[in-house]
Amino acid sequence: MDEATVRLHHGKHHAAYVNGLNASLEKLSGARQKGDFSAIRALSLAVAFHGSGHILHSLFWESMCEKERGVEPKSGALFEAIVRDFGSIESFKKQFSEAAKTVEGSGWAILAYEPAGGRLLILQAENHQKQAFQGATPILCLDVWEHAYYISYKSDRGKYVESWWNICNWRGAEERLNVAMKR
Ligand code: MN3
Repeated sequence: MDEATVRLHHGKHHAAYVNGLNASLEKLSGARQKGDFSAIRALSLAVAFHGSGHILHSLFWESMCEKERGVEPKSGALFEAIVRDFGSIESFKKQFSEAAKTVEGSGWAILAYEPAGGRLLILQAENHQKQAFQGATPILCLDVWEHAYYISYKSDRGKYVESWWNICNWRGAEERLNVAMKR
């Protein structure tokens, strides 16, 4: 992943979601004080959009690591859960990649721990907040908004997705899975 992309992505795009969330929460506070909820629909949408954008970007930075450390697991809690729920690491990667490549427009592929069923799920998110599985905790995510890859990969989302596996932070995902399972 090239430096210009990461600088823009973190410094402009992610920052805009943090600012957007703070501004929306402030407006909601003002609306409560005035007892004027005429903008409640727009503000509710804004909180979900910017809030989910912030959470997913924070996880996205943690979902990547140096190339040397991006080694697929061969044992451990994450490996066992992936084999149980997807059959193998390979079939997990195939489904996750397809989810990432086929998100309609801007969005995300997400690996999440779903506590009611005690299992892993691969989810697609449109924008940041649509198609959420309520209660599921994301433990690994891949941003497929064009701003995430356009400088290096132009319109080739598929190539970006396949290259991304080289810097996938499997160890971080395992740490987050262990925390999510204990909740
Ligand atoms: Mn992004």
